[in-house]
Amino acid sequence: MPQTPLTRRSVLATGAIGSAAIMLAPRAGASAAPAAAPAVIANGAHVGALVVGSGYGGAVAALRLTQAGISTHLVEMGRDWGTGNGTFTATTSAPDKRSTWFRTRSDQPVNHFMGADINRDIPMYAGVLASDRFAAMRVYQGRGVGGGSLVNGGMAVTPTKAYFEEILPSVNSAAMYSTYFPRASAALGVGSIDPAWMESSPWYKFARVGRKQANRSGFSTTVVPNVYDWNYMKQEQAGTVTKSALAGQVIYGNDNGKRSLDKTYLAQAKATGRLVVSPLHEVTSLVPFGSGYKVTIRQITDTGTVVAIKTVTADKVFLAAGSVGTSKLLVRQRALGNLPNLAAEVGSGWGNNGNVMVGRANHMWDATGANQSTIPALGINNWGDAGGRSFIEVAPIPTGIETYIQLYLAITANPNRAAFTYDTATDGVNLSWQPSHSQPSINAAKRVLDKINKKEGTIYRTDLFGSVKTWGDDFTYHPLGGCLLGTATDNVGRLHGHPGLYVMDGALIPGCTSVNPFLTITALAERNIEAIIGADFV
Ligand code: FAE
Repeated sequence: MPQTPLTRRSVLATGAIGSAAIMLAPRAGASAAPAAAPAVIANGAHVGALVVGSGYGGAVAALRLTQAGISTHLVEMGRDWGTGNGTFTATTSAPDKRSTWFRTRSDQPVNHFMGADINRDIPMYAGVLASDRFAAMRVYQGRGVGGGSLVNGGMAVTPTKAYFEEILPSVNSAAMYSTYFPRASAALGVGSIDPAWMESSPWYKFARVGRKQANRSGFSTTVVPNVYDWNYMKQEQAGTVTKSALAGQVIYGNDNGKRSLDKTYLAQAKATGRLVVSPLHEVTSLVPFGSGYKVTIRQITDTGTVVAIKTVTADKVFLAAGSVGTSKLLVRQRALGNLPNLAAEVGSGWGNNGNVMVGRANHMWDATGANQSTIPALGINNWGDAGGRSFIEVAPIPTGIETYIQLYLAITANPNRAAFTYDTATDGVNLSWQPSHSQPSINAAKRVLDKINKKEGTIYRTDLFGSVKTWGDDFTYHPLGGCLLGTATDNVGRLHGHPGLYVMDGALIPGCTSVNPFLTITALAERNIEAIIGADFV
């Protein structure tokens, strides 16, 4: 199979990377694009740059490496949903096999209604939403080419500079806010809802009611930018295009409207002709080999049959399997003796972005609407409250019927952190998060929502997260940490002890971003890959 190795010529092409202009186009002298890119990575292949995982960190790495003239292979354990194999048929109220990563029953975040379990039996399949179950925490993640961008709500929020400096003091924040956050926003296609339309659309009644109640209790709300194409959504409302956000699609994928990574970063990377993407390929082990790494990859079908175990060698490996995927892989490899020099800090510093979810039962005069867009547009900002900081997304509950439920996803400043550890008995990796670790998040969210309940004369719903359970405190959408920047890695994501091995994803970020995290993950990846290409490919 033809590969374009990391030749001296292509290497030289990256030598002076460092200016934004250079990042945007192949440099003079970059290696020519291969005539015909191979379909997927071959057993026995030697590749220059291997990217593991196709979420935000992986997509940034793939684009900037290929633009710098470096032939790049990207392996992703989930399906490629964009090759015409099918569309995202599942909705939040009707999960089918495409909804869930290899389970016999769906595993919905809001899993009960009126006390009844609303999950459904489904065939085992490489569905788009995975729930990784640890002892006291299940972690939702996207699976497929595009990673979390396939399943997320598209909220693209920049943290305050002060908070960014609090969590990542070793990073030059001036450069982040002048260069890398704007670069990430532009490449992701971040935009904002038309305020006039939001005021009139029946699909955003839930947001307006949530805002009214927050304001009446003295809390301010903020409009949240998003990567969803708001003009497309207007047309959905007008009935002139196929509905997606207005048809209950989000956590199991959007067929239309959402600018997921397969339409932005990854599409651009593919357009260079230097990217080979291998879906349904999972990296299972990694050992030093010569001056690079020998990588074992398991290829499966979308029903889970293993069709190949491949071994490839790579000069440089960019780990972008997500906070959980990257941490699990590294902790296991270290325990097995495959990557013996990894820092002791690998596996620690994990947090859930302080996530907790909860619903309030509105009175009948505060209906939230039978029609609800799946894309959130407002957040309640109580981050200034030193007694319990929170940023609370006014979330939709798009069931197609009036439920009077006001749903919230709170991001809170929870100081608790957990660690991943290898379990010899199961050959698996555990996460030390305890049920009690979520209590500070509940306390912070209550500082806002108790006050709203008191003012409105309302109560919490107790039937959404169990038969009698108020708080969705045992799952997260926002895993962060496990291989922290500056401790497990150097200040740009190079893993200590193993040259040529990098972390590119949410594993670098210490547990909480104060807002929805993907914009921060993307901007940090932009910063790091620029430095790595500039210094390590000479
Ligand atoms: P991620 O996007 O998870 O990508 C990792 C990729 O690696 C995945 O595609 C995996 O399948 C793949 N992978 C894992 N292990 C392997 C392996 N061994 N071999 C090959 N491939 C592998 O990582 N964030 C926001 O900012 N705004 C939102 O509105 C928002 N809503 C969300 C809603 C839901 C339901 C969920 C689940 C998440 C949401 N998030 C949101 C979180 C966001 O999607 C997440 O922080 C990022 O996707 C993390 O990016 P990473 O690059 O770290």
